[in-house]
Amino acid sequence: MAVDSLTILKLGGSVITDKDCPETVDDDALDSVVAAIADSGVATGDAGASAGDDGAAGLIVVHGGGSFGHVHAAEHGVSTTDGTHNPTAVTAIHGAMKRLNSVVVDRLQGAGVPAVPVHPLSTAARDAESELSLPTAAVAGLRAEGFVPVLHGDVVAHAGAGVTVLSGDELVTGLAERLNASRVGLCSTVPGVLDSDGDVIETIREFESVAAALGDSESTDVSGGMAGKVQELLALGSPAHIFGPDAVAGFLAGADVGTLIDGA
Ligand code: IP8
Repeated sequence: MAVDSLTILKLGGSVITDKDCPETVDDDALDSVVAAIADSGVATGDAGASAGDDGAAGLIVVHGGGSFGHVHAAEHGVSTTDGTHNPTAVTAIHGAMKRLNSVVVDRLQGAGVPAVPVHPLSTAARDAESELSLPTAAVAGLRAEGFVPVLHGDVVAHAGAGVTVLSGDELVTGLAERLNASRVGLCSTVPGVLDSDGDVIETIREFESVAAALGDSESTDVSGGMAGKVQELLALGSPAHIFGPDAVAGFLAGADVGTLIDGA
């Protein structure tokens, strides 16, 4: 399989942290998704069609903020649109995300996944029109050398606004477009996008038909909750899945899990 057989998996911050308890990792949940990633063989080239046989890792992991980044972002009034020029706010938000990232990377390494950290604050930026510049040389280079890059939602320079939040969802779509990912998955706390009866919606092709069912995120989340995720993935223009933690193994094995989002 060629180097461009790439899966991008986002671990939702609500999945891997206790969202109601500041800077607390949900150890059981994180260990369970880490085990699913390690067992899949996608990261290390043992998964047949899902991984590269040229030594390239077949996986990029992105994780969200949960009770790490979002708590500090809310405290400093920083969102994807409201910025700050306060350096202490920048290090508070970014520092929390680095702490979570280092836990995720350590757990993945402990399970045998060749995970390495990549911090968006050092590479990405938005212009005055909020257009994202996202250089991919580091991520692509690490992946080509067999490493699994692990990125995270972060704060990034934003022309005229100081820094604003860059969500993990935007990173996923940005990387998927630039690196031609073949599979994109967002692991959330729920088994898919739910309709107003609480049932998983199998397929979403445009936002309006599901807007009413998607309400706001219940806990502190400066980047839009489920509605934001669906909109990001519809904008991607290629198929993606939203699913719950129990479906990570199935997704990495190539199964159709949760909700298929296809805005193409
Ligand atoms: O949880 C946001 O990432 P997300 C990260 O993917 C910060 O929206 C810094 C709040």
